[in-house]
Formats: sequence, structure tokens, C-alpha cells
Amino acid sequence: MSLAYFWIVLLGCLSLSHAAPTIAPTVSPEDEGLAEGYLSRFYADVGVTNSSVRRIVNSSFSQDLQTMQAFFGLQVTGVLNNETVEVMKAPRCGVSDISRYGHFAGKPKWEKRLITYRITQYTQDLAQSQVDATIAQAFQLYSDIIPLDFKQVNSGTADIMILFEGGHHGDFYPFDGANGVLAHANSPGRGQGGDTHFDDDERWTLTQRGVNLLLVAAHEFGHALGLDHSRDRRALMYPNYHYVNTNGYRLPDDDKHGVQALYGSRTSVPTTAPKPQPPPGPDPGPEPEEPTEDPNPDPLPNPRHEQCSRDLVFDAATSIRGDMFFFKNGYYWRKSATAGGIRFTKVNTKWSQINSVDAAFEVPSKDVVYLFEGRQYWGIRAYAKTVISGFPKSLTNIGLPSSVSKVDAAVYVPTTRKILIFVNNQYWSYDEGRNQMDFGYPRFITQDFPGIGSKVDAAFENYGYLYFSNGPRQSEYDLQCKSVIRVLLNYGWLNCY
Ligand code: 0DY
Ligand code: CA
Ligand code: ZN
Repeated sequence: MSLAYFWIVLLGCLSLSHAAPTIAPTVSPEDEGLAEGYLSRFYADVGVTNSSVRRIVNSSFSQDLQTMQAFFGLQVTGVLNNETVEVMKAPRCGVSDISRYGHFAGKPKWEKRLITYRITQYTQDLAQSQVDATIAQAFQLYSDIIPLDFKQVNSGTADIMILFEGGHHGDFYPFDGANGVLAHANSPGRGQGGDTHFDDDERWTLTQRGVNLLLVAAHEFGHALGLDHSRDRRALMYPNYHYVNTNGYRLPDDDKHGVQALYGSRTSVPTTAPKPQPPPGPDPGPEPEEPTEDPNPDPLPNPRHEQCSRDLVFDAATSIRGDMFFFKNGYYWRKSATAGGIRFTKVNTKWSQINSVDAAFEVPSKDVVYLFEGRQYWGIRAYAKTVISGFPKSLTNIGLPSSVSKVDAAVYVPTTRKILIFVNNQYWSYDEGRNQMDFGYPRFITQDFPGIGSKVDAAFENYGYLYFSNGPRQSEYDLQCKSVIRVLLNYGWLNCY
């Protein structure tokens, strides 16, 4: 780009900034400065790093702000308001933790909504119709959540040209025989931009054996849409292939955030819930979990319609054998780890003695889950989801004072074997190994968990991080660095796009 062109772009941006103010009048000058520093540290565009340039280029400020707002699940306005400033002020563990996904230098992306693709050379490992269907399915993982559509064409030059071939195949990156490099793709752009090649010396399958085409194609199309590799081991864009169950597969959260930061999200909320999948392993088959219309109306409203509300507040949350259970008003949403689908169930149709769950946690090493309601708690066998005999027990049984009439939240920390029990602005620590309450508790939440707020509505553990909900807001907390590393909204767990 010539220098002259660069200044024209700058001037263009300047006039734009007058048209649309990017700072809400309620934001103080100090917070404005904080936001500028924050965005240039975490969201600086490649090539525009000079802060004096950034100050003038308001549309870049606004764009970076939009990326940040999308990442944190805030309303994407591009205008700095106090809610956004609050999220920026939440302490974090250092630069690397803010986003695990990556974009390519210069953030190339498609500037149109309809992207065509063409498969010019097929593999012999699968039927052509299977390849067509799998490639379409891989694209659909993206078109479900971003406002792009993909269309297969059978002649001419498409935006994304796809082929299967081993060794040399017409670019400067010959494949390496079986294993190693499985496929590669170019970042978005004209000409070869987005083109995707699969190494035909791999054994392409639709199963766990060989190399699963859906997973690799979905990874490659991530590149073709502008995603670089991610540091999140759970992400599809993690550099190394590993098989995961592809039934009902959806994009992992990290990749979803990454691609939505480039293209925004599809605005319409899907009207049909994802198909429930049977739970895996020794779990005794599909369970009689039905969306329940209650004949005797409850004092607490059925929260089903709140699933995709930004204001959704949980009563409790826990993992059970990899699935996530989110409780609210005597109901729960169950998110399947393998299928990703969500089921909505009334608590007392599952556990007849329990009407509403205040707090819940799982001790995976014992395969037991504990559910709390009022002054009582129940032990549940995780594999069968049945109440263990001898329950319910009283809260005083675990050493809580009799003045506690209900607990707000509880979570088990596998690394320390402690159960943290939250009541109002304090918490207790119960040692699961010694089977007794730790000395010196209760302690104040704000003292030991900076940044999560002074009260916890629901808490759970997931992949080594702790999640604390306070109202609709949720903090992803790193116990080791003792700080919040991301701020999320509760509804983000419930497949809402
Ligand atoms: N392509 O996108 C790749 O990342 C290449 C490597 C690159 C330097 C050209 C690749 O094929 N990497 C292998 C891979 O499977 C690495 C491996 O584990 N053999 N990447 C794609 C992939 C597919 C599905 C990764 C994940 C899931 N996480
Ligand atoms: Ca290879
Ligand atoms: Zn890759």
C-alpha cells in the first residue's frame, strides 16, 4: 500500500469518527485512558501499533472495542460504556490468557456473505457423496454461528478450491506421506486464498479410525476463514489432530469466539433445540428426561425461555461425568459433553425428594455428586443418577453452623481436594481427604478470590478452571495465579448463538 493511500485511509477514518461518537458521555477521562491502553495492549491491529496514530484513528478504536465486546459476550456497540470498562478492569493473569484463539497477521477475512467451494479431486477412501456431505457439514459448523453461507459448485473457479492429493500437488508445500501434515489451507483472499488441500496418503474416514475427515476439514476451514492455531487444548484450531466424538459436533467455544470476532454472529437464535443424544459409556441408556409442562404451576416460573437471555442467572451448576448441569428454579439444563446438545428437565421428575437445587458439586474420584436444597443435601451416584441411601443429611453434618439455612454455591477443586462452600459474602473450605471442615473458616470471598464479586450464585470446575457466577456475569478463575482470566455471561454455556 502506498503512503499516500495510507493517509487517505486515515482521513477517511477521521471523518467517520465525527459522525459516530465512540465513548459514552458517562465514561470518565481516566477510564477512557484505561480503555485505550487496554485495547492497544490486547487488541492492537498489526501495522497500526503507534499509540498516537491509534488516538486519531477512532474507527480502529471502535473496531477493536467491538472485537473485545464480542469476545466477552457484551453488547457489541463499538461505543465505550461503563459495562465494558468494568470488564476491562477485571484482573487477569497476563497477556497470553485473554484470548487463546488467533487470527492471521492483518486479520484477512472474506468480505462477502456467500462463499463458493469446489472439490476438484476426491479421495478413493470414501464415496464422493460422503465427501460432499462431510465437507458441507464442516462448513455448516461455521454458517450456523456466523453470517456466511457456503455453496458447492462443480465448475469454474470457486472461492475455496479443495483437493485430495499426496506428495507434490501444485503448490510449494508438498505433502509428507502418511501422518504428520494431514492437510493445509490458505487464509482468506483472492486467487489461492482459502484453498484447502488434503493429503491423500492419509486414510480418510468418518469414524475414529484413520483420520476423521469432518474434524480435519472443520480445522482447515477455520484457517480458510481466517483463524490461526489456538493455544486452547480444547479448541478445534489446536495445532494437533485428536479424535473427538463427531455426533452432534459443534464448534468449541474458543473457535466460536475466534470466528465471531471476525464476522460477528448469526443474529437469529435457532428455534429448534439441538437433538438430544444418548449419554455415552456405562450410563444406563437414554433417560426419561422430558421437557415438562407442569400441571400444578410452581411459585417459581419455568425458566425455559430464559435459556438464551443475557440476564440468565443460575441457582447452581456442576459437572456430572463430563456433562454440565445448570440449575434454575427447580429445573436444569443438561449440556452433553460429547453431543453438545441440551436437555431441559424438572428436578423433581429426576430426584423426587428435591424441588430446587441451591448448590451442587461433583467429586469425580468417588463418582458422587452432591445436591443442596435448604438445610439439607443429598449424595447422588453419578453413573446412575440415583440418591445414595442415608441421604438427605443436614448441613450441620459437614460442619456448617445451624444459622446457615441455605448455601449459595459449592464447588470441588480436584487439585487441592477441597470443597468450597459459599454462603452470602463468605465461604467455607471442607477437606475431602480428611473429611472435615478446614480450620479458620468462614473467610471473606473478596479476600481470597479477587475479582469474582462478593457473592457467588453458582460455581463449577471445568478443565482446571473454576467458574463463579454472580448474577448473569461469570468469572473464569485461575486458582494458580489467583485471578480472573475471562469474564463471561452464564447463557454462553447454553448453545446460544
Ligand atoms: N494444517 O491446518 C495444519 O495445521 C498442518 C500443519 C501445518 C504446519 C501445515 C497439519 O496437518 N497439522 C496436523 C493436523 O492434524 C498435525 C497433526 O496432528 N498431525 N492439523 C489439523 C487438525 C485437524 C483436526 C488439528 C485439530 C483437529 N486440532
Ligand atoms: Ca501426511
Ligand atoms: Zn492447522
